[in-house]
Amino acid sequence: MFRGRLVPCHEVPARLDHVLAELRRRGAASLLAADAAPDAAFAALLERIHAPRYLRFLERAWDEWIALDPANAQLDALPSVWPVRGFRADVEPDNFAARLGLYSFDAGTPLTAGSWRAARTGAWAAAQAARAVAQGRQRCAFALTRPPGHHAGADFFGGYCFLNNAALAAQALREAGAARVAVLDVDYHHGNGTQSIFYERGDVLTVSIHGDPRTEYPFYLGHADERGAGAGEGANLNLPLPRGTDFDAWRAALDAAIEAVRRFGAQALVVPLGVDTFEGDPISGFRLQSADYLRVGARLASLALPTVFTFEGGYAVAEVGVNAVNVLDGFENG
Ligand code: Q9C
Ligand code: ZN
Repeated sequence: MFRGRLVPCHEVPARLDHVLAELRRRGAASLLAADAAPDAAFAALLERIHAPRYLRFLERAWDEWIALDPANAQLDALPSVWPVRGFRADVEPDNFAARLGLYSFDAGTPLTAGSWRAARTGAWAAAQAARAVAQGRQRCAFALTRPPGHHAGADFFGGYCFLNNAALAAQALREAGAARVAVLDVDYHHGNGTQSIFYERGDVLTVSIHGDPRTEYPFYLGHADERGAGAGEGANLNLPLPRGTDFDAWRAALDAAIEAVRRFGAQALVVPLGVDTFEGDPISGFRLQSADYLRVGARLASLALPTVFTFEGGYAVAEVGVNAVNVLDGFENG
């Protein structure tokens, strides 16, 4: 839903196909399918990041949508009502539309027949990536998934995201023994879900470089004065930049982000990797070029930390493979 119309979704399956094709083209060493059944430890991990009632809702949502009217099977479920300031979010309504709104924050994230299965399998891939890196089987791993995750909070979806893959990876790294974990989000949009999940925790630093929320989605979070709260005071860093920012200015923000990760003393790193910072991105406003992503990867590697990448935004479909794989290539070979 965009400006009163149903429009084709920017977050399309071809995005992932392009990344996979580019990985194959460059001879990526080991490509693993996350096809083994998730184990009991994964179910527990999910519930440490997401609210059980939200997970239950997502799991059943499609069946409930069709139960309203069998003809709904041809349509996506889209929310149309939300509990804003002063409304109660602690009481879960019976009405399906009311629950769909309770657990979401925009009308641009269609819930479809395969949403739960895809989100859950992607989250499982992120958990496995974290395990592989934590066990030292590899220095870095990339969870190539869709839907993306960084906008999803403990109990809400939005921004094409349902389960927060990056947050799950960070939590898995913590539980595998990393005392302090940093999340450095380089997607064009603020990682609001990840920030809110860890806002009051001091063991996970969240850093995000993104379009200024005064003009850019998700609008209501991502300002520089959000520094964390309680035990998490000082463990959140937002680096908002104006529309039109080029690689020189963006890289200065990346250097500040990397310095913050170093100061924090992180033992592992999660990078929500969105390449919607690309100049040709149809919904974003930064001006990075394809070759710049090699340098992004090389700079991230300078932290010398076990690193998990998750796949977030990037909607210039024809270039998304080259841009995302350039980051990984720069990380490994830069
Ligand atoms: N006119 C990610 O990149 N709406 N999500 C944009 C643009 C939502 C982006 C509207 C953008 C969500 C993971
Ligand atoms: Zn994005």
